[in-house]
Amino acid sequence: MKTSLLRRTLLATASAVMLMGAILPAAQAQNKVLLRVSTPAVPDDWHAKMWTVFKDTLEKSAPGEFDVQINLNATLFKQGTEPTAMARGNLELSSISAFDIAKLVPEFSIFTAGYVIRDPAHQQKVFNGPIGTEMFKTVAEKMDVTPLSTVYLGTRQINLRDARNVKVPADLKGVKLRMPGSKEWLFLGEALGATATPLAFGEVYLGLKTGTIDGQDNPLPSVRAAKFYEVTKQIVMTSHLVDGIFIAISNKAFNAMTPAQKQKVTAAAQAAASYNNENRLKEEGQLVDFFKQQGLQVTTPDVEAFRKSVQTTYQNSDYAKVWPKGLLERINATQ
Ligand code: KDO
Repeated sequence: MKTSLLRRTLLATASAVMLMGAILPAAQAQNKVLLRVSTPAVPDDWHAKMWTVFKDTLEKSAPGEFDVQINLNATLFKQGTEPTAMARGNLELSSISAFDIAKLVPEFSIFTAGYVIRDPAHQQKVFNGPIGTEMFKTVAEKMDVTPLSTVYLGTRQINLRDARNVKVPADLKGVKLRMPGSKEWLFLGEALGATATPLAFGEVYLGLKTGTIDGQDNPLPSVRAAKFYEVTKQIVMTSHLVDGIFIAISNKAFNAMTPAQKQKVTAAAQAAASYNNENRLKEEGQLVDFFKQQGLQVTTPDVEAFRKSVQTTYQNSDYAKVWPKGLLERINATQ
């Protein structure tokens, strides 16, 4: 009797311990602050890899406090739907574009206009200075997401399926140029002289391969990472947009954090951006040779003609009407 009672007690204790072992990690994970990330970036691109830097930095500064879940290739949310998902509390983090922001903060369209930001250094100065502070405050108020750092996506170039002689915008007449699917993006494509065609990033490779589009525009590192060079023959170095994306967090998630957590998350977002910016800049400088080796023609158009035409198109558009008075001058004066 005694032995059997002891045996039963031991067995019961053992199964209780085993059960605890199974439950505990789940319970620990539940106590962690969940940070879901969604991005259309492909794994081999710097702005995808930067999220691992974000996660690792946070794991070092706050061990065991956060559960960072990274979803690439737009598998969690479709490109462009991330800000709504964040505002609703269905997503904590993403990298959002000026085009995403301009939908809800119309004055932000100044940063969707071609040839406004001069170069990557200018971009960092503008967004890390008083202009960035003011604009990001409005973004946080109107969009319910808080930008944490400015990521250099690269300088956008035109990438064509078939080579053609492109010197001025008129040479792009009738070219079906893929742009991401929003009116702000399509306006940029039209301002370049092309026929802008909306398509999600994930569908561009096939579109180029099958010929449903004649070309696309993206920074060189993304042309490499998404392998667009395999299905195109030319890159026209228009350098029409020094493009930026912003690591942003949902206000719901951010406001629930302690000041120390907020500081650590912000520092991790800045470390991620720095990692991207350094690597992307370095690679961008080396890629022309790579594409030439791959058999592509890399040509230089009359960039001044593109600049003049694109700037005039924006200045005469409804977009410019909502740009705060003096903002363009302040951006231009930022050194
Ligand atoms: C694109 O769809 O062309 C674009 O470059 C737009 C950016 O704002 C960003 O969404 C980017 O794609 C993705 O992160 C994929 O690189």
